Order: sequence, then structure tokens, then C-alpha cells
Amino acid sequence: MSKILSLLCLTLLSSFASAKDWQIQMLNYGDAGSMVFEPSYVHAQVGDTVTFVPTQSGHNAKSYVVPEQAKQWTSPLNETYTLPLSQEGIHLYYCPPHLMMGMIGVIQVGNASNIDVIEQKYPRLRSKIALSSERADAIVAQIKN
Ligand SMILES: [Cu+2]
Repeated sequence: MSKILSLLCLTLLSSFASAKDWQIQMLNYGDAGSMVFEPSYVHAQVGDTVTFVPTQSGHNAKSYVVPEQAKQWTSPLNETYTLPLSQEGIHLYYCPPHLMMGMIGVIQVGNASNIDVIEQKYPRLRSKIALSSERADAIVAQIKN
């Protein structure tokens, strides 16, 4: 019994130790051009967090699609915001002031369990992008099934 318990503790400890905080910078200009999240695609695991960092001002992040059971979220403008990733699936999000310029991002948590919802809803988000829509497509195309 105590053996099982200590094994359980070890498993718990190692899962805490491997939880990662992914920092996503909000930038006026990054490696992929102007008005970008960097990195724009993150493949995280359940238990990780992402932190949006307002490296340059005028940005925030707002969810468009979230995993099943997860809540929609919005980060405050020009503020650091940490999002816990407690559900498996894909978050598709954008920067409201710069959606037109293709400022979107994807956080994949574990498996792409809600890919069908992404495929169904992404065209509507894309229709609001006037610039860099190919760059946006490339971000979404990184989702791993
Ligand atoms: Cu922005």
C-alpha cells in the first residue's frame, strides 16, 4: 500500500516538475512580420500554462475557439496574462485590435481533439483578415492530428 502511495507521489511530483509555462510575446514586429504573436503556434500539454507578454503595447489576446469544456478567455490590453491549460484540444485566438492584419495564434494542448470545430470556424475568422492571411493559414496548418 505504502509502495503504491509513494509511486503515486512520485508520478505527481514528476508531472508537476514537467509542467511548462510557454511565453508568447505580443509584438508590433517579429520574425514573421508585423503584428504577431511569437511563437504563434505552441504545442503544450495538459497542466502547462501560457503567458501572454505585452513586449510591445497595443495588443491583447482573445479566444475564438477553445477546447471542449474550456471557457472562452480574453487577456486585458497591454497586460501580462497567464492562461492555465487544463483541457485537451486547440485554442484558436486573435488580437482584437489587429485581427485585420492577421494577428492570430494557436495553442494546441495535447491531441487536436476539437479539430472539426477549428475547421468549421476558422473560415469565418479568416474572412476578417485583410493582410497576411496566408501567414494565418500557415499558423493553423501547424496543428498536429
Ligand atoms: Cu495586436
